[in-house]
Formats: sequence, C-alpha cells, structure tokens
Amino acid sequence: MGRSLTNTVYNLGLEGEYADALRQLGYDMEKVADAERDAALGNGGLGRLAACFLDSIATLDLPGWGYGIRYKYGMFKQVLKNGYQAEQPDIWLTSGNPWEIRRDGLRFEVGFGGRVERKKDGNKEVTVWTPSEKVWAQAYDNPIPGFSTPTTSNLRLWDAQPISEFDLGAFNAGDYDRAMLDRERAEAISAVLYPNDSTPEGKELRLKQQYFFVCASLQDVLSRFKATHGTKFELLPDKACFQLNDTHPTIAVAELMRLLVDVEGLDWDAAWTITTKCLNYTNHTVMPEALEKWPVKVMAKMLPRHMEIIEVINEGWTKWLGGHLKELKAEERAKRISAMSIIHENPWNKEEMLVNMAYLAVVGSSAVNGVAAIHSNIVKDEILNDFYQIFPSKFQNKTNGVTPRRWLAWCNPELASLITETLGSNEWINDTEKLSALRAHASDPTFQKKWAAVKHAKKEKLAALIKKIHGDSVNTNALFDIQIKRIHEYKRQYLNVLSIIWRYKQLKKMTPEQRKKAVPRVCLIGGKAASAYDMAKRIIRLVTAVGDVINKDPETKDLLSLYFLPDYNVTLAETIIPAAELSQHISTAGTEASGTSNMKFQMNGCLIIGTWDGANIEIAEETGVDNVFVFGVRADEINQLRKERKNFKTDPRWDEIMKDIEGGMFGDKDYFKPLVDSVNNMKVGNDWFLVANDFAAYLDAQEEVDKVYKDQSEWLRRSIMYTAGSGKFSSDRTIREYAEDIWHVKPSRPAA
Ligand code: CR1
Repeated sequence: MGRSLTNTVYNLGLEGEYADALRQLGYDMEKVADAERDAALGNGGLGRLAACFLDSIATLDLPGWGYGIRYKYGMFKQVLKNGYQAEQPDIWLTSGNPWEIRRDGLRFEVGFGGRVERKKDGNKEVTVWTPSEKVWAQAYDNPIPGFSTPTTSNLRLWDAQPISEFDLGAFNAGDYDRAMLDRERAEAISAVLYPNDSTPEGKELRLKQQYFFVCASLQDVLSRFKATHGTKFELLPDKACFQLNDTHPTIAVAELMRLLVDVEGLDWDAAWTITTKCLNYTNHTVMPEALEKWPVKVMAKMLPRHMEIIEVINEGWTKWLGGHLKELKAEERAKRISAMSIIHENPWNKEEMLVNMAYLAVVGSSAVNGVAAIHSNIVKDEILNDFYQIFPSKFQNKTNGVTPRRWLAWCNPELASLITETLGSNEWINDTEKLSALRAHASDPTFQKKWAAVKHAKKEKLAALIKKIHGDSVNTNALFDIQIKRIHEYKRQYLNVLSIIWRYKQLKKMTPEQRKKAVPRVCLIGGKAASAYDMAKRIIRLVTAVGDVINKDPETKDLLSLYFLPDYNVTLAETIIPAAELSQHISTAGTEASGTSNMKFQMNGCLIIGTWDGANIEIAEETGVDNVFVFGVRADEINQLRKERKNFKTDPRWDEIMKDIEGGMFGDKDYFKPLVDSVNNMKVGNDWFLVANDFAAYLDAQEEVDKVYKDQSEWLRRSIMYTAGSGKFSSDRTIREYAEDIWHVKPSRPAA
C-alpha cells in the first residue's frame, strides 16, 4: 500500500487545508508525511496491483473490498552488509498504525487439522469436522478513499489470535512456555509474508496462512449476506463475487463448498453451482514455482475436510470430462483426463500426490484471466491449454493498470501541474485518455523546455536521496537509467549488470577527447531477493561489487556509476520513478506476465528499453513502437532456442566479460562462480533465461539509447509521447473491465 497520509489527503482534495492546519500546529506537511512507514503487506507487483485496484474501485464508486493478512513483520527489511543482502524483520507496526481500525467483536474462528466424521441429523447424513487447532481471525479495517468522490473502499486484514488467551494451569505448574504456546502458534500465522517454504514446516505455514485468510473472508461475506438475505443462498452469485488473486487464495473453492454444504446444509450440486458462479481466478505468473501444488499429505493433515471435498470435486470433474470427451479413443481420453486431474502425481517424485491449485481454481471459477494480452494468450495456449479447449469462454484478458493518482498526480505534482496547465483542466486524473492531447505538444520546443525542467528537478531530488543512502554525489546531467523490481533470474538484472561492465570497459579504453562525447549514465538497481533464492542474492552482490569498482574510478565516475538501492518499496518508487529517464523491463520474452512499474515509468515520461514481453508490448503499441527501445528474441522462439543451447555461439564481448568476472575483476570470484556457470556452460538447460542470446541485441539497443539521448529534442519528444500514450494503463480502465465483464457490478455512490 505504501504510505497513506498524503494519498488520503490528496484523494480527499484536502491538501491545502491540511497543510495549513499542520502549519498552524507548528508542523511541516512533508516532514509529517516522511514519518509514516510503508505498510509491509506485499512484496512486488501482485500486491501493488491490488492496491491500485482498491484506489480505482473507490474512485469508480464500485462496491468492492480487498481482503488480506495483517502481517506483523512483512516479508523482511532488506539491508546491505558488505554488499550482500541481509534480511531483518520489518517491524512496521511497532509505533502503531493510525490508519487501521480494529473491529472489536468482528472475529471468526478458523480451524486446522483434526478429524472428519459422518453423523446422522434426523435422516440426513452430515459431515462434522473437528479441528485439532483453532484460532481467531480478528478484523482490522483500512479505509481506502476514492478520488473526487465520497466513496471509501475498505481493505480488511485478518490478524491471527489465540482462542485461549493464556493457560493459567500450565503457568501455575511452572510450565511458562506451554502457558504461552497457543498465543505463539496463532501469532506465527500472521507474522511473516511469504515465509521461507524450503522446509516442510514453512510449506505448512503458507497453506495455513492461505486457509486462514480465505476462511475468515468467506465467513465474513456470508455473514453479511445472511444479515440481509437470510439463507436464500441461490441469491449469493447476484450479491457477491470473489476475484482470486493468483493461486494463493484458491483454497476458497473447497472452503466455500464446505461452508455451504457442511455448515449451511445445502446439497452438493446446489452448492457447486453457487460456488462456481461466485469465484473467478486471475493468473499472475507463468513461473512454475508460483503455480502452487500442495502435497496431498500436507493438505490432508492440515485441512482433512478440504482434502475430501477436493477429492469429490475432482471425481465429479474427471467424470464430467470423460463424458465431454466421449468422442476420443479410450487411450487418448484417459491421457487427457489424467493430464487435467486436479490431483496428480508429482512428476519429480512418483510417490507423492499433489493438489494442483490452478486447476482447482479453473474448474471452480466462472472466469479465468491473465494480466496482459501476451500473457493471457500464453495462459490459453500453453499453461492451461487443456482447460481452454474445454472451456474457451471462461478465458479472458484484463491488461493491468496503475492508479494515475498515486503514480503521476501525487508523486509528480510538478509534471501534473504542467499537464493540467497544458490541457486546460485536471480531468485527465480521472480520464487518462485525455493525456493523448499532449501528443500535439510533443515537438514544441517551449513545451519541451518546461518538460525537461520538471525532469531535472526530479533528478535533483533523487540525487539527494542517493547522497543520503550512499554518501556520493551523482552527476545530475547524466542519463538516469533504472531497473527496480524483485530480483529474479527471469527479470535479468544480470543482463543489465553485464552491459554496465561492458560500458565501463569501453570508457576505460577511450581517450579524454572520446570520453567527452560519451553519454554519462547513473545506473540504479533495486529490489529484494527472496531469502532462500541463492542465485538472486548473488546477482545483488554482483551489482554492489561492480558499483564498488566503477564508482571509485576517478577517470570515469562522472560518466558511469552504479548504485544498488536497498529496501526498495512504494515510497522509494515515488521518488525514483518521476526522476527516471530510461527504465529497464528486460525479462526473457514470455516470462513477465505484465509488469506494472513499466506503466508507472511510462506515465512519468520515462523511456523504456525492453523485450517484447508482458505489458511492454501494449505500451509500445500505445506509445509508438519506434519510440521504445525494443530488443531480443520473441516468445515464440524461446522453446526452440532452449533446445539448441549447446550449439549457441556466444558473443566475443560476452566471453571477455565472463572471464573478467571469473578472473576476479570485481573480487569475490568464488561467490560469482555459480553465477557465471549458470549462464556460461552451453548445455541444454543452462542459461534458461537466455541472457547470452539477448546480450548482443541488448548492447545494440543500449547504443541506440545513447544516440537518441544525444539528440535531446528527440528524447524529449519521445518522453512526452510516453505520457501521452499512457491513457490505457490507468487501473480505472482495468477495473471497469473487471466490473463489466466479470463481476457484473455497477457504480453506486453513497448519498452525500
Ligand atoms: C507478475 O510477475 C505482474 C504482477 C501483477 C506478478 C507481474 O508481471 O505485473 O503479478 N506475478 O499482475 C506474481 O507476483 C505471484 O505472481
């Protein structure tokens, strides 16, 4: 969510009054705003997208809420220790969170483990689940005010609390640890976002978290539904729907069935009709590690009733599928059924059975969508192709968007004023399509000058931040070149660093005369590596190690510097993005579902160097493909190139850099060896993300960047064209599409 104060004050249109009031009390708005800590509720694009969606839902007067977990420590706070990532707890709640409202009395019981029994209730057989462990889910509400409307949406977060406060008996018997045990076990559930799941305990905890928040959220909605409609559950699909944000909440399919059948007493078929009408699933990634599959063993232990329900769903589903495919030959049909079974073998361990949560979601939902056009096609044609063939009409695309309030109007008020002044009104804040009128000014030298002045002021502000973090003064006449996102091999921060090394080597070879003609660059990289993701941590170290060498080189440091910005978060992004001139979105084609920072950079007039991937494609279409530095192989070539790995001939410049890293040019050569080996050993399976394949094309694209930057009027023209072409990428547009095509909800504004 980032910070709330400024966003709230601006969304409510109270900025002047609020700043005045603070001043009268002796406080300065900026300083007060700076005292707020970012909420530690998310970690990357998935969560920030949800935050933008809430802003749009409120702004568009739509009746929608967000649900999640009130993580006490977030994921982690990233610090650098001698250039390596170290993780510390992010204790964002210790000084209190003035934005949350604890809803006393609003709590639901959530159970885990235990046993399932069949009992007679009159002549009806009922199923009774007796969990062995129970916790409370306590509601905390976080208001989300819309812009220019009285509508305020809500983010309801669940905090896990023990059912029994304290075991006085155990305490009196001297067993102090046991006296606190329930509290500790409960609190672990809402302690950390994405706990390390490389241990079985970690895996269990994640499933526990997912069930915890799904169970509480569904009970919450059902209890509100019942308050108005009693037990007329056939009305539920008209009154409520749930958008499952990736596979994490997909246990909702089984939980809604359990609530309707076991708790409310509906018969199975009626419950199934309601469930499938109420649920929808968004796929946010093609990375196999994020398409969750829970071992049946873990599920059966933690959620025994849900495991049964999933088995029954799967039986019904595969039976239905058999009928649907009756034209096929028996053998072929059996193959298809087994490939589409929700419960299947672990391909790497035949002993283990898995529950495929994406399959469960598709079978249990009305609509399934991807988050950019190319991604939705990959979902249809590859990831879930079998299902697409059966249910073509379930599959949709909803290209992501970002809120123009936080990501342009409020984080870049200088640019916002210039736009408003030029367009004659600020209506673009609610209707970003109006930004297209800037195209008419793109080549106007007077306008370009004003545009450039804003960018320069934002660069000065970012330079001050770099100075504060690293103690160095960077050249603010240099091109500010930025890559901020989670560190992942598919996002290829590695490729970026390799090209920086190449640039450095070129600069070193130049004469002082030649250097005068070089385009100076300040390169910034930021993002967190998952705590157990070894390769990503090595990439961070490579960034800091290269930075250590080049930032200290007196010959070149004004022409090239590289800094890693630790603990990248929303607030940092609000300073970085307005200052960026070039941003990097260089994932291997077909791997980045959408990306959303690309849209934020675009809105702020930042040029993009990128692959033909995710939303980059649509951004290029809206901006003019020639205005974007596109490079690299296309998604449809990837499979073949991966197969041809061992015949691949690397570029001589690549070989040289690999030798430099291996030879210790940046120190730490043993630590970097696995990194070099991961891309440099040309056998099938290595360099999975095709860094070597795209290297030469990337260097060419970077050269093109320099060339255009030297022609400032062309650069500025393109910069203006980016903002002018960003209208499509407002989350208002995305949310309107969800509202119309999937949720079937209409705006309704509360009476003033
Ligand atoms: C994707 O990686 C996309 C966001 C929001 C991420 C990114 O490309 O922009 O979702 N997926 O749709 C993700 O975090 C767990 O999956």
